[in-house]
Order: sequence, then C-alpha cells, then structure tokens
Amino acid sequence: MSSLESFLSSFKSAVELLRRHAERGDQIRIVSHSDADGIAAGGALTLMTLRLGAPFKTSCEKRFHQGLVEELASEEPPLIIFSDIGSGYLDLIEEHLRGVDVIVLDHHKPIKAEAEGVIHINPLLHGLDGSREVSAAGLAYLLAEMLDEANRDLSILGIIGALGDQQDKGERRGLLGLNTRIEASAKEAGLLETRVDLIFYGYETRPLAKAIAYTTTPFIPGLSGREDNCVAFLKEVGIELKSGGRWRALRDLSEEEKRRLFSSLSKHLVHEGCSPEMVHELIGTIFIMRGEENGTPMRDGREYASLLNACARMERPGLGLSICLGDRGSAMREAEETLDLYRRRIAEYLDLVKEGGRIEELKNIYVLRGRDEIDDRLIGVVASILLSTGMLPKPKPIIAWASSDEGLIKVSARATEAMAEEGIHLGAVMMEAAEKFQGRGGGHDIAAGAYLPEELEPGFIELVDRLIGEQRHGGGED
Ligand SMILES: [Mn+2]
Repeated sequence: MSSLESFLSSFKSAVELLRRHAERGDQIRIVSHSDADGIAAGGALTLMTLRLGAPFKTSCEKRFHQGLVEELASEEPPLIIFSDIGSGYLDLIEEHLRGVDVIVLDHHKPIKAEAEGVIHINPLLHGLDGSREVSAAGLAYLLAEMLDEANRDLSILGIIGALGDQQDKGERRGLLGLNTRIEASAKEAGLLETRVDLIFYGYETRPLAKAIAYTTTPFIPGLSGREDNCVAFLKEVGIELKSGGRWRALRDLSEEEKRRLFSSLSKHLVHEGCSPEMVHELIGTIFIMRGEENGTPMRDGREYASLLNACARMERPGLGLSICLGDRGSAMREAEETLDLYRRRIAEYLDLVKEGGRIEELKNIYVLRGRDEIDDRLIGVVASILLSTGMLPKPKPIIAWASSDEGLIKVSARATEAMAEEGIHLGAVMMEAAEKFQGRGGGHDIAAGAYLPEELEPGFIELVDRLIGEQRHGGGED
C-alpha cells in the first residue's frame, strides 16, 4: 500500500464510528483549534454532523491543556472529535477521557501513534508532509467526503484551512500534495477558480486602493491597513483609480499598468526597509470562491482565511465559525469589522515600531518591548511581520513582549528557517529561560512563546540572549 492509500484508509473506522453514533442520536462534541485552519475545520465538521442529523456542540480552543480535557470529561459526551489539536496530547486524552469515543484529526507532530479508545488520523503517521500538504480543515473535508459524497461543497473549507496555515508553498504560491486533490474537488463542484496574477485581495471587483490596503499576507508596511496611503501611492504611480465613473479593480489594469505597479511596489518595499525579494510574494495563485458574492471577503480565499484568523486573534472564533456555517448576515458584518480593526491595529503598531527606540539589538537577538502599547494578542503577529519583511537588518531572532494580565508579560519569539538550520530552537530557549524566572514557555523551533512576571524581564532577556548564542555556536552540547 502506498503511503497515500494507507493514510486514506485510516479514515474508514472514523466513518463507521460516526455513523454508529449518529444512528443512536448521540451528541457529537467537536473541539477545534482557534486559528484560521482550526475554525475552517470546525465549520466543516459541524456541517457534516448537521447533515447527518446528529445533535452537536462545537467549540474552538486556543490551546490544549488539562483543564480542557477535565471539562470535556464532565460533559460526558459519547463521541468527541478533536481537530487541528490533539496529536500532541494523546496522553491527556487517554488519561482523562477513558470510556469516551475519540477521533483526533490533526497534522501537528504526534507524541505517539496510538492511544486507547482513540482513532488517530494524522498524515505524519503515514509519511506525508502534514505542514505543507494538508491542513486540519483538509482532513475534516476528507472525512466528510468519505461519509457522504454530497459533502463535496465542504472542499472550499479545506482550501481555506490550507491558506490559513500558509500551505501555499507550491509553484507560484499554489497548493501541494493532498491539497491539490481537494482543490480539484472544489473545481469539479464549480466552487473554485484559480488564476495567477497580483494576489491583492479582491482581484475582480474591489477598488484598487482598497484591494492593496486590505491585503495582509504578505503585510506591506505603509500600505496594508492604510487605504489613504494606497490612494496616494497609486496616484504617484500614475494609475487611474476610476474609469467611466466606476472604480477600477486589478483585473481592469493593462499589462503595462501591472508592470508599473509591480516595479513601484518593489521600490516602496525597499524604501520601507523591507527586502526587495518580498515583491515576488505579491504574484501568485489567486483562489476565487465562485459560490461567494463579489466584493465580500469570502470571495478571495486568502482574504477568507485572514478573516478567520482575525476572528481567532481577536478572541471571537465563534464569529468565524458562523461564517463557515454560512451566516452572511450579522456575523459577517461583525467579522468584517473585526478584520478591519485587526488590520488597522497592526498598521499602527508597525508605525510605532518604526518611530524607533522600541527595538534593541543585543549580541544574539533583537528585543521589541511593546509594554502596554501593543496588544499582547497581536505582539506575535507584529514580531512575525518584522522578521518576514526583512525590516531587521541582521539575521537574528526577535524576542517581542507586551504586558498581559496579572503583572505578567507575554513573550513571542520568532526566527527564520535558516536560523533553525543553524541550531536555533526558540521553543527550548523559552522553556528553559521562563522556568528560571517564575514563568512558563515553549513552542516550535522558529515560533515560541512564554509568560513571566514583568519585573523579571531584564534577567530573562539576558538569559535568552546567552542561550541563543550558545545554540548558534554549537555550545558543545546537544
Ligand atoms: Mn492547522
């Protein structure tokens, strides 16, 4: 059996288990992750369950922890489906949810392959690339499709999840592996169209300045979240905003105008202190959701994903979930406001950072002190943008922090893939350093975080700087 076949057959027992519970009229408890992919996955699973005629309850959680499984155990559900979360916590599931049927649909690193009472579906267990080839929403879609072919429309959510997890790492920012199968299903269902062009959100009908201002992946300093700046920028480039009394959209531009726009964007990026290569990220595959109305944020796949991401970041995952379930009324309006606020906040924070004095360069790291001027829920996004746009001149990780509740600070650490190859593991650093200063930390090699008391920040930063220096230079130990 090929790894793909063995992976796909791992869904079979989950399909049977779901049918059994639905026939009995059992409530299905869906627990997903609170990020764009997790919300899309939660939406797909909820619609699947609804169509089965089974009662359900869905929630999106920021993180997996003991309190969560204890709470779930007290609900005594007959079946729980975890999605985008769970593979790393099979031990907690086994310990606290004995007697409950559990399905885990995840693409994160598992702590082990099997657990008692758990159907564990994870592409990594079959040698597939879980971080680039399929998202949790993709897994949810595959399950739904195996349950009933009529669920093919949910393929759209699989695409949104993949874009939310930045799995558009194929040629021209297209999808890879299993994701391309999901893409094919969505196209067959007549719900998706792709083309290669400038990827600003709202290719077909959104007025040019808005299209540029609304784009957050990649985040363009000075333009993203700044419609007024975009208007001035386009005027300077000499591109007409209107023709025949109608606002022009990207698709209305001539090839010559697109080239002019592209080269001016290159210059703008350099002027803003970004790396000039970043401009290439602005051309790629556009995912047009044909079932969505023109002019709405759901029409463009990347914008749909950023809408869900903003809902999660602003602690309104329920809004995002409602949109995945088809609400195009009040939930959509509130979500749009949330996205708007999110974009403007990040733009303001980047301006604040650019003013100077807030980033300090130490021997091995950059430190951004957001204090109470940057929202602790957004400090990680700001750190990621600073690193990915090349606004930090030297190849060093950034350690950013903002004040949180109860006298604690929230620390977000970010590094590049190249730094990880040199031996940097921020998760290990955060764990070790936070522990020494009455805090807790952990995470991945290139993205990690910690919480600790604010007054202990100086010692913590000093230790982080030293630990990263040791990692980079081998340190003589593993
Ligand atoms: Mn995911």
